[in-house]
Amino acid sequence: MKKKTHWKRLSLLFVLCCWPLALLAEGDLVIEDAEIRMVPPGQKMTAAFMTFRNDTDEAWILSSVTTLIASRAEIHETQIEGDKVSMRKVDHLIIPAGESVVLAPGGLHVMLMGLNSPLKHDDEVEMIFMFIDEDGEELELISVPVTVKDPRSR
Ligand SMILES: [Cu+2]
Repeated sequence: MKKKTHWKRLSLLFVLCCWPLALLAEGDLVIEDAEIRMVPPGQKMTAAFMTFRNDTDEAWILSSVTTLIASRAEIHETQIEGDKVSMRKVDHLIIPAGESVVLAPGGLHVMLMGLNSPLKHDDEVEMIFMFIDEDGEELELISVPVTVKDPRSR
């Protein structure tokens, strides 16, 4: 009896929290080709890449990223000056209306720091992206499964 109540509560929670996500999957802002680069066990940092496609008529601003596998996730931009390669933290990544922004090796990426579990090829890791509008109002939280890819398997 106790268990039944528990499940009921769980399914209600599911409806409450997953409906907006399900609706969002139909269009608006789409996250495509999301992957995390596999790193050797013991390495505490890696990067995630993806494409944000904004099919709406307003700009979406990515303000934060979270995932359970890392203690911190930051949006970074790679900068190349001469033969020096460095990374800069980007606080807000703007996805202009009707456009796409690509995060790819050598450019923008999501830096995952403080990895807390070993990554395996083809594992799926949930990542949550928070978007705000130009007034700083929260637009949507989008949760997507991101596939771990071993760079050597290409
Ligand atoms: Cu970085």
